[in-house]
Amino acid sequence: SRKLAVGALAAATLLGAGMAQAAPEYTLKFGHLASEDNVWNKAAMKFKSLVEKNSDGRIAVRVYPNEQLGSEMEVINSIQLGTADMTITGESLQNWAPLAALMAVPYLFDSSEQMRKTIEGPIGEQIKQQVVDKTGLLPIAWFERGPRELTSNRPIRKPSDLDGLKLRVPNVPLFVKTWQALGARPTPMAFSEVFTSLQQGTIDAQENPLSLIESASFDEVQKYVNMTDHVRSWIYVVIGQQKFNQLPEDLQKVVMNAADQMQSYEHELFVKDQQRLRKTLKDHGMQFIEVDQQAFAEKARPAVRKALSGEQLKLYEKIQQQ
Ligand code: CS2
Repeated sequence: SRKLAVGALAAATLLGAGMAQAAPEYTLKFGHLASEDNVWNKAAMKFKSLVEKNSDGRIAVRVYPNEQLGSEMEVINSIQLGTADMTITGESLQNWAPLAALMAVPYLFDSSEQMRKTIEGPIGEQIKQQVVDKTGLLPIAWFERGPRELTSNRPIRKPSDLDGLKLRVPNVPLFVKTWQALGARPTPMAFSEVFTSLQQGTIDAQENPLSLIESASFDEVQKYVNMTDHVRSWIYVVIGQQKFNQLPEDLQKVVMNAADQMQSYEHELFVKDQQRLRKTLKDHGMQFIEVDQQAFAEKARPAVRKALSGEQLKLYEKIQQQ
């Protein structure tokens, strides 16, 4: 009878475990371009654990870092086609929603506070609404980003040092126009192609916040971090609007609540990360170059004004007056 009891206990345990692992009713495929130990991925994993716990396993979140689901533009297209569900994206959305350009305008925001006021005020709402209307992607959280810095293999201290520098930029027309005006030769390229292109010398430089410079190990192929601080920006975590609408209301609340907690969690990590990154990259051999930021800003601003139009320009001027 002892054998019977043990057998029954084992069966009950298996059944119990089986019940808890009921197949999820919904799966969210969340792809992004940062590495596994980057703050963005830690935030995505936090979102995953909150959603799976608070939905009692009714939603499964699958996180794919390092562009495993494709480049930023490919994942945006996949979400629009319904073969992916979430990603982390920002100013590249201007290819569909022009106002998304305002998320990352060279030399516009001087401080985090000024930027937060825009994001959480009427202008931020207007940008978000156009993103939803024009891309079918619903922003559910936003992350502040460190300033974008120019990396290179020769020091760049003022615009004339650029002298036709072959520079990769993301698929952001505003960046292309600005860097052309500054005297570089910008080329749009997916983030995951940058390392090899730098290694092979098809490009000389790239520009990104310190966090993504670390994420892609650009310290291995770039000597200098030229502190241009040329873009202070934010980025959205987005979910396909159609997918979100398929969720019953209680699960929509679970997703939005998890997104809020992810946003606060990511901001705490971001602040700590910013204090660490400069030393980490220096320890990896990168040299930090102080730059005549005023000279860059004075040359960039006319190019920005020329590149923006209509509502973009109106909101750009409104932000400047804030
Ligand atoms: C990244 C992206 O590819 C890159 O350089 O920094 O996040 C880029 O900022 C995208 O344009 C965001 O939409």
